[in-house]
Amino acid sequence: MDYKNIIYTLENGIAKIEINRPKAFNALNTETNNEIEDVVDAITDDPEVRVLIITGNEKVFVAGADVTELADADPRGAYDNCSLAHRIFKKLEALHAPVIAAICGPTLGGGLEMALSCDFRISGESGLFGLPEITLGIIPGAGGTQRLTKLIGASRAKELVMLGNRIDAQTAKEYGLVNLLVKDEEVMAEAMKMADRLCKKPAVALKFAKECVNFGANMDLDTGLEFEKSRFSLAFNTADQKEGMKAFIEKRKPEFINK
Ligand code: DAK
Repeated sequence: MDYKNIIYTLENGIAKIEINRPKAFNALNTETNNEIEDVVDAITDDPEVRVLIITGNEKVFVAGADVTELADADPRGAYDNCSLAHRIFKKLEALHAPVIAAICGPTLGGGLEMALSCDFRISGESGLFGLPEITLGIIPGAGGTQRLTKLIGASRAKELVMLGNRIDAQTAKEYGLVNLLVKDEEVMAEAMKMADRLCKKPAVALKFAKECVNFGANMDLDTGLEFEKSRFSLAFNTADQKEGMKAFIEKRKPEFINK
């Protein structure tokens, strides 16, 4: 598939999706959503892909869904649109590889919802976060009411969801929405640094760790602990577990083979 609205690259295990609709502030239209889903489908379970970085440009991450497309939807169309958004962002969230959102500028509506489906968010000082749907007479429909609440708590989430507040990067950092706050010009370098660190981790254990945290966030403790038990024991089926523990005992750095 040729991409018109995104730029996709894969280099040294690090995949990158750059949203590229600058004239519309990177708003997510149907074509862009399809392209993102196509990449996510193509790289799912691909062992070559160790990390995915999603980014925009130096001015904007994503200004939400393309309002011009959404404006004429009827309830059936909106329902389908919502289902599509849930499907894409769940696939993104479940990707075997860690996903980093590298953010500058407005990260609104569907843009924030996409960032919330990532494992880590690195923001520049220009980062601006919000769910402005309420100002359009609707509510967030790509997971925002759920994922934001789980991440920062109901009280703070309601500031964005109900009041339509837009928060700056510093506030987003204080809320725990952003993992790392850096200067705009350092965002991509920091994302690459984090990606390099993640590439050095044993891939199978890393996948299990991600699965456990994501699964547990949506489960009661006992169910989460059962899941942890299954993945913990499965990790002992990997060469990297043998190597990691042997290296520790021999007081040397492990050489993981991601198996
Ligand atoms: N849609 C379409 N065009 C947009 C846009 C958007 N969301 N955001 C900006 N633009 C366009 C503007 O219309 C303008 O176009 P021209 O007039 O130049 O033709 C251009 O980008 C520049 O915008 P501004 O003139 O407003 O520039 P400013 O610097 O003053 O402000 C801004 C930038 C990003 C802060 C502002 O434009 C803004 O607040 N934008 C709207 C934010 C918003 O309401 N977002 C939509 C929320 S609803 C789904 C995924 C997600 C969703 C649904 C489905 N699937 C995966 C299926 C989620 C729904 C939403 O996100």
